Amino acid sequence: MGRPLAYKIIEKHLVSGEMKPGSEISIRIDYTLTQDSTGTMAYLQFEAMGIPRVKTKKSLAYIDHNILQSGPENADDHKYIATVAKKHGIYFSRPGNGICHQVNLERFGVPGATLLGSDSHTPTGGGIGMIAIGAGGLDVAVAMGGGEYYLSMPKIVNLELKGKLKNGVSAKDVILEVLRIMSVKGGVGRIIEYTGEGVAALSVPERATITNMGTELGATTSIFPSDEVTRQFLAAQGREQDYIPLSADPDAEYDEHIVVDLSALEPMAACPHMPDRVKTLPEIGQIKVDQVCIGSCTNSSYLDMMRTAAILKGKTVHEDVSLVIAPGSKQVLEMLAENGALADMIAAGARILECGCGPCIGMGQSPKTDGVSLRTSNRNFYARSGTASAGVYLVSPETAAASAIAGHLCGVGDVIDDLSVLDIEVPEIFNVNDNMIVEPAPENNDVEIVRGPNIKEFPINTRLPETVSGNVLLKMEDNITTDHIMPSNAKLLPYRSNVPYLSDYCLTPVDPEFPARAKAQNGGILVAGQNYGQGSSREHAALVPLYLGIKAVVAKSFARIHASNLINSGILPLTFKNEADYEKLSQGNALVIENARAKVEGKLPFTIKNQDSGEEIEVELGVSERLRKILLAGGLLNYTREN
Ligand code: MIC
Ligand code: SF4
Repeated sequence: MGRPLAYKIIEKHLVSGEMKPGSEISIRIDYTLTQDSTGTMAYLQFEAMGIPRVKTKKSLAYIDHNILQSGPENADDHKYIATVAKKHGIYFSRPGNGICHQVNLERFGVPGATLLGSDSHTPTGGGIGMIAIGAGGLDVAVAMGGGEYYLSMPKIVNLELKGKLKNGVSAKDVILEVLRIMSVKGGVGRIIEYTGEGVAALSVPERATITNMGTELGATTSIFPSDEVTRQFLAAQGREQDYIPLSADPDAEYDEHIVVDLSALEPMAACPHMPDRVKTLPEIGQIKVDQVCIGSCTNSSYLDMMRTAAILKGKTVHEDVSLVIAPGSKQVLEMLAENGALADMIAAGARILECGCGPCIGMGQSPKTDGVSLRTSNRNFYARSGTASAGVYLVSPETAAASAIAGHLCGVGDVIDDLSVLDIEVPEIFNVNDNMIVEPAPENNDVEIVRGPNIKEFPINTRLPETVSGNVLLKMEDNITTDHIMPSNAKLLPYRSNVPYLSDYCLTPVDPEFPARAKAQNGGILVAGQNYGQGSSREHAALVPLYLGIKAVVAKSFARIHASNLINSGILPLTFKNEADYEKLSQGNALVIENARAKVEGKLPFTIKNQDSGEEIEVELGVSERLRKILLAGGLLNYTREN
């Protein structure tokens, strides 16, 4: 039986387990990456493990999220990461060098290798044929220390691409179409593997746009083959030696199969506040636009920027629109500066931001009250832009640039006649200059790690007690995101290494009174609907609830990375055996789990007693033996110490 490409790469890296969908496997990790907003925590945890030097082929620490520096906190964190990296053998990408996923694709991605990153969009690396997975910082710390990464073996979905995109329709529209078909839950427990005749016409950055947003499907990762297009990209980056051809066997068998005809696609947008609320532009209509942001790890490559510049050239941004552009990397920005495209953007009235995440994570550029913002990023979750009343639409750079000129949502054809200006190819040679990557010090160095006052201790759980009890502190709907659980914006991101400070903001987009209630009651239990914790890999969405005394989350279902983060923090992720029982719990109910240890060990049926109604509710803990042991120990750090 022929094998999918993802299967072959996982098999090559398999350490333990059986590669049957749903069973727990562990794989060897070749490369890791962190960024600054999850990195401080990951390195504090790495330090707590007491391993002197990383054991991966290469580990990278990027600074790209918290670069607004409106107080000393961010700069303190940067210094901590720079010094901890230097000491322990990690390459450090300085602020200004670009967004982790874009720089990683350009300079470090290797087909056929595994990459674990403390950022949910790590699957961007699938565009160059890697198995690239997002995880919590603690899992990445373990991988840096040479430990394998555990995951549940995903199903492999074949996404077959037919035909060729029309001009003005872009890679972003491809993934929006996949989101329309599969929804934000459709990828859970799956790897999306792209094949078909349509693949060859997509450049590596375009493929990376598609694999980047596989995260919004809830997928474990997404992957493209490594082919002649990959070879040319690597050669243009001066890294042809990293190329190997890789593809699925011609008779590969997949668990599921979806076909998308590229030639039939039209420009689309994901409407507020979910990446799968996808409609075509005519379906949405010519809504007036207040802001346009072009950039983020999804669409900030050289090609994206050159197409944007081609549309803007000789035009003026509409007087009612603020257009901001953040090129994804120093390489991209430098090339735009050299070839004049940057001048075309500036002349048109674009506001140029430094290479980083910027508006995507609410680090500045929040839209006006009730504003409409078109963005080329990957998430339009409620309040993520920093303006809760604003509506964010996710679009391609082409649609974004055209709409910025028109002042309303429209396709490129509405503002330029000659669409051939968009025929831009990946350059034969990129500007290669890694001078913003700082090499680590040699082994046995005496580098001093600098810790600013903003770096506070992180909470560690205690062993699971015999009885777990608490009130339902909050009952939530489906699709609660990590931006609800632990909001991130310009005011809060500086405190990613300060859990006590963050705790006053936990779940406030759902209920502003939640932190005070949790503190007054010394913690309790959360109840949620489907897909709880979708979105970011931030383990703050587990560490902060841990700090607030949350002992369990009872949900209809969980998003993958968040469920692992809860387990790593020793918080029980329980699912209703019968979804209808969700109705039997209300905020304020007193819950108790007697014999919790025996239940976690699987020795007793898992039930929770609602002391207000007297009813026993059946729940499930659908996790492996190893994860049960981690929960019994009170989280991964305790478990690692015990073992
Ligand atoms: C995001 O896009 O939400 C982030 C910010 O990149 C997060 C990481 C974080 O919360 O720091 C992610 O996607 O993992
Ligand atoms: Fe940064 Fe946004 Fe990408 Fe997250 S999704 S890594 S915040 S650009």
